[in-house]
Amino acid sequence: METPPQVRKILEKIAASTPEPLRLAMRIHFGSLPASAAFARQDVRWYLAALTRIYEPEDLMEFEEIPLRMESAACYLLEHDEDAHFINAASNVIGVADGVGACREKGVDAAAFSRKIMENARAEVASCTPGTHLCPYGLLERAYLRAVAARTPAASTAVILSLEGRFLKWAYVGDSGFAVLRRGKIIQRSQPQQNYFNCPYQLSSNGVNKVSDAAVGEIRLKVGDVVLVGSDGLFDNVFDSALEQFVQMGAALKLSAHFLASVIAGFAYKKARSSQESPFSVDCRERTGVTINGGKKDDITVIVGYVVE
Ligand SMILES: [Mn+2]
Repeated sequence: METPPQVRKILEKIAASTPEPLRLAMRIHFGSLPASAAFARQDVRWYLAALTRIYEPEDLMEFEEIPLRMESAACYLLEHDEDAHFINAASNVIGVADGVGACREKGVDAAAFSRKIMENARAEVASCTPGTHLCPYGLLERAYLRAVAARTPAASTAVILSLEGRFLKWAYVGDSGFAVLRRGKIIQRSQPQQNYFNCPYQLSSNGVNKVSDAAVGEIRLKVGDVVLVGSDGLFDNVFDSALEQFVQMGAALKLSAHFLASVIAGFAYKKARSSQESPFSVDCRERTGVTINGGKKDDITVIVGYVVE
């Protein structure tokens, strides 16, 4: 499939505005790299490692009574356009859903369920006064039940997170997920739920998986933490180690949430089309014994949330 014009436009923008060190270190390029780049790469890695050390945030004095919030932004690079997401900045709620592609082959609109549950959750959050207690599990359950009541076709994985006071709470079904990073290292991460390889737990009007299958939890956050949320188009193509590098470099180069999300999404897009090993190919080998090359061409949703006071 040819790159859709709107995706190409975003990729060009990312390529044009990515700082040179970041581009070289992470091999972010959508054409060919100059011959000198391979030699420069190691130097750039050292340079960035040094930068990252310099900018390593000190433990800030934290005032317990001041609630935290997230400065969040998303980048969406579509392939089938079956992912859906929302961000409510006032209530610090983020949601990502991913329509299950198998429905497409049956002639069903595979984006129907993902869009409906995100639409329902977004509407409920928007109708609440900011500061209202919004439990991600309850939100997901009500969004799901309303989608079922409306006889919505297709199926979807989903993740919803909310930051309340100092606690990030989550609920997810399937392999839409998240990672929490502190000082550039992942300290919490969702674990993809799968029925079998490449078949995630999924919500639908008449399927086997239910909202009660959702993984739920919470973690206490600190100022400076970074929350990454995404569909499997992100997590199946980008290893955790690369996510950590991006977040470290994002902090060192003081990238905005939107720009960091864009750079990571652009990287995932490229990985999906490379022949290099990916989390997807590793998972395939481990679960089925079959060796496949490269990543997974898929819709890519990336949301970056900077935790601030
Ligand atoms: Mn997907």
